[in-house]
Order: sequence, then structure tokens, then C-alpha cells
Amino acid sequence: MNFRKTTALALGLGLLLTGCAQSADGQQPGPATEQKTTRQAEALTASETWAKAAESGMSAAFGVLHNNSGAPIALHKISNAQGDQIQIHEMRGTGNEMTMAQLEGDLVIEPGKDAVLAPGGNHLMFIDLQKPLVASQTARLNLEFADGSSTEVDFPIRNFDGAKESYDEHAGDEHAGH
Ligand SMILES: [Cu+2]
Repeated sequence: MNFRKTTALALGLGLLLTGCAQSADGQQPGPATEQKTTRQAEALTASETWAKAAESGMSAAFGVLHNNSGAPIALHKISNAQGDQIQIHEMRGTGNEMTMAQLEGDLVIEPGKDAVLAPGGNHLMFIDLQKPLVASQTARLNLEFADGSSTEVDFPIRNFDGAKESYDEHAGDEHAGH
């Protein structure tokens, strides 16, 4: 059973690698200028992704975003099919004084490096869920980069009792309604 799983995984990886090689070489004929630069979205490998189950209101998504390319990539905008407002948040302050606030500008990932999104650190923040995030389902987010390229990443939803960081109200003026 384990052996078969490993084999399937290896095959899957093989296919993935082949897929990458093919898209790099054997692309459809197009404008010559577009073939030379790697689009930022293609440089992204997301792993350990998950989102926190929630009925409504706020929630967050986490994971490791790796930049496979030789140039920085900049995560610019996150969206989903429900049209949720999703922000990139960072933690500010220290100890018990920590609050979260919207990151100013893009989330830049240096060449070969990871951006780690985790409870207590940077995270993707759902501001006002249009639909519940149900445990064992998957939240699909569209990650758009500074060059306009984008890719969809799945975040399996799970129950999590942490990540209740307080929100810096000063940073959230634009949605302060009620
Ligand atoms: Cu947040």
C-alpha cells in the first residue's frame, strides 16, 4: 500500500516535471517577446496550504509559497469565485501587543526563497466571508502577481482553534461598516 502510494507520487511528480519542461520548450507559437520571460505565477510552488474553517466573518489561509525562479516575484492580489475580499496581512508589534494589519504593497518573495504564511505570522485574510469555509472542503484562491500573471491554488479547509489574532482597526478603515 505504502509502496504503491510512493510510486503514484513519484509518477505524479514525474508528470509534473515533464509538464513543466514541455510548457517551457514546446509552447504554442506566440509573440517572441513573451516567450523569454518567466511569468511570475509560473515561478510559484505552493505547499502545505490550508484555510481555517469559519461560518462567516473573517478567516485566514496559510501555506508556504516558494519562488522557483531567479527573479523576485510579488504577490499582488488574491481573489476567489465568491468575490470575497482577501488581503495579505502581516503581524505588527511584539508579544501580547501583536496585531495584524494589511501588508503595505505586495508580498515579495526573493529568488529561491519561501514566503511562509502561518498563524502568528503573515497570512491571507478573508475579511467578510460570502460563504462559509467548511472543514474538509477546499478553498480555491486565485493568486495574482505584479506582472499580471495569476494561478489558482487550493487551500484544504480544516478546523483550527488558533489564529485569533486581534485586528488593527486603524488598518481596516475601508470595511469598518455595520
Ligand atoms: Cu489578518
